[in-house]
Amino acid sequence: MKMSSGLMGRRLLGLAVAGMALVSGGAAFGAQPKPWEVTLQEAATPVMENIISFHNLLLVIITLITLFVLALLVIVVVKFNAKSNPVPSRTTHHTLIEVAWTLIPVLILVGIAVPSFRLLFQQLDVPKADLTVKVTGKQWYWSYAYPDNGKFEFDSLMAQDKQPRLLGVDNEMVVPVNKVIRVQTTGADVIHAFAVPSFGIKIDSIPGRLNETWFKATKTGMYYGQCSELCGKDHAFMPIAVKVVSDQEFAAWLEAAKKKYATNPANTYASAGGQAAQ
Ligand SMILES: [Cu+2]
Repeated sequence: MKMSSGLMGRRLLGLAVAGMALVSGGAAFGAQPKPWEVTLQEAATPVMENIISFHNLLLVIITLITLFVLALLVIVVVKFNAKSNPVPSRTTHHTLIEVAWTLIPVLILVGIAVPSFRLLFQQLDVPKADLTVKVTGKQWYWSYAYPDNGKFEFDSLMAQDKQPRLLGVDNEMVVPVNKVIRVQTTGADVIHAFAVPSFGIKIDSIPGRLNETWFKATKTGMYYGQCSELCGKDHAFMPIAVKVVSDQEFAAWLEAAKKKYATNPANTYASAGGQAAQ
């Protein structure tokens, strides 16, 4: 059996990467939806960790309020029905209770607002970025450009033969671990949305506009997301796959990617059979 040198090279590289993964201490972390999952995906960034804690805090508060209201209802039904309470009280005002049921909800809402705003600011305030990736949503795939690193751009399409089903892509977005990645996103045709649940990011990709968000993945591995704005017939088939790697692996990938995508015309949309560049 004769392999082409390119295929051979790729096989060897695959073997080397698998070997490195084994040496560096086993399975890399990754996040994707699981069957029957009801919770949020595991966090891979500080922002997502805070989203999960905030979610858990709200869950406790809402559970306590629901149980309290349920208890009040049960008391009313049991103690104050027509049979057990034939002569109703004619009281219509109780100042203390009225002040309490106004003030306590206000205090609860203020208590929720404080961590909520803290989280919003953390999400919206982009720290000094180590790397910028420009993400363009197209019908129906994503393009990733690395403007600080040779300005190359490549397309990322869903791969039929790859696992996980409907999430695997041909060319993943690759970023280094523990680095602040600034994501700038736009739409080439209609509105798409770039969302990766385990990073805690979801941002609209709007034609004629550049939206910005950030993430800092703290664990290496593969992370999956999906376009999250209805964008046409293949909206469900333009997954997002982000590969978080070590600095050395990222540098090696950059060198290879610069060569691999060097022949990509600047307007990849036109080359992919879409409309001509304007
Ligand atoms: Cu889309």
